[in-house]
Amino acid sequence: RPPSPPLSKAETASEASNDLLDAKTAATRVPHEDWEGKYTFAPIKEWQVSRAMTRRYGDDLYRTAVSDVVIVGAGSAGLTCAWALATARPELAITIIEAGVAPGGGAWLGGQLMSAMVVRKPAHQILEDVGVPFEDEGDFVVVKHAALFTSTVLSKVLAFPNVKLYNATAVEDLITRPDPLGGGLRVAGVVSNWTLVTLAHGLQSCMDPQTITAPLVCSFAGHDGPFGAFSVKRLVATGMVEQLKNMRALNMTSAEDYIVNNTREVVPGLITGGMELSELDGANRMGATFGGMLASGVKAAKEAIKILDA
Ligand code: AHZ
Repeated sequence: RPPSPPLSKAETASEASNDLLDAKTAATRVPHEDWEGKYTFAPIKEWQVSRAMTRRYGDDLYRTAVSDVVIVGAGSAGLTCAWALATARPELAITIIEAGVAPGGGAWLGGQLMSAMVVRKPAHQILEDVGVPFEDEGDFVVVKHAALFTSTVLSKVLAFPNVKLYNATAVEDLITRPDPLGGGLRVAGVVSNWTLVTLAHGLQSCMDPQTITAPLVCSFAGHDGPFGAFSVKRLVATGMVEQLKNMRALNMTSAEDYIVNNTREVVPGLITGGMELSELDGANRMGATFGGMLASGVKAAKEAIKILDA
């Protein structure tokens, strides 16, 4: 990284006035345990805050422009995939792109906006591995709040040094290349933009995106919605897939098994799982039972490792 540029005139003045303030406040600084209404923060300059953020964000953009795996969508399936992949392969550079400000997709609540999250066995083993407590009800388990699952898996994912999450960032397109093996096309990365920009393309022209190159993209963009099923829709638009079969009605008995067993590389370079897969394959939805999403994420991670190791 190049050395920081010298301070501007304005910064030097601000430093001086802050130093004066520092000297004054230092006298009143007290240890945490003795705090009685005299809480005093360590000094900071406005530009230090700006630079602390921009330098890291810039470094991250520079580094992740070439990633090993890009995960699209940080819902229950995408986050579980990131956790499983980063746990198994700490050397991989894994970049997660999430359109929303808050990662987690639909997994902040269980169903009909209620708190509890139902996970059918045997996917409760994934909860055990991640470290999410649950109540055992026989064939299924219940996490007392879906947010407990999402916040726990998210905290683990974010702590991996090899994982970068860009939230408020949307995948706007896929990168494709001729596939040297098959003769058709393969996915070779994603095209991204800040979500607010993506939402405003109709208002301004030429707000061009940027790219992340990766040999493998794992897409968990969820079922159809404002952003949902993004990658599989794009596969149709690019002619890599003929048509979407569209998500079918709810069948809790069969839907989860189908999603897990069919989580796969749907075209070269793109693995799809979670509810996005139901739009591609015409599979049933399962409603508010999440074991299929967790196991689909783990299955995708296993498929990714096989492909990257081949
Ligand atoms: O914001 C989306 C959400 O957080 C994100 N996303 C979608 N398109 C994107 C794009 N770029 C970046 N173009 C994008 N991010 O993807 C996430 C999808 O999360 P989700 O919770 O909607 O999907 P999931 O497959 O992980 O979990 C589905 C949970 C469901 S839906 C359902 C039913 O309807 O029956 N049942 C279950 C368990």
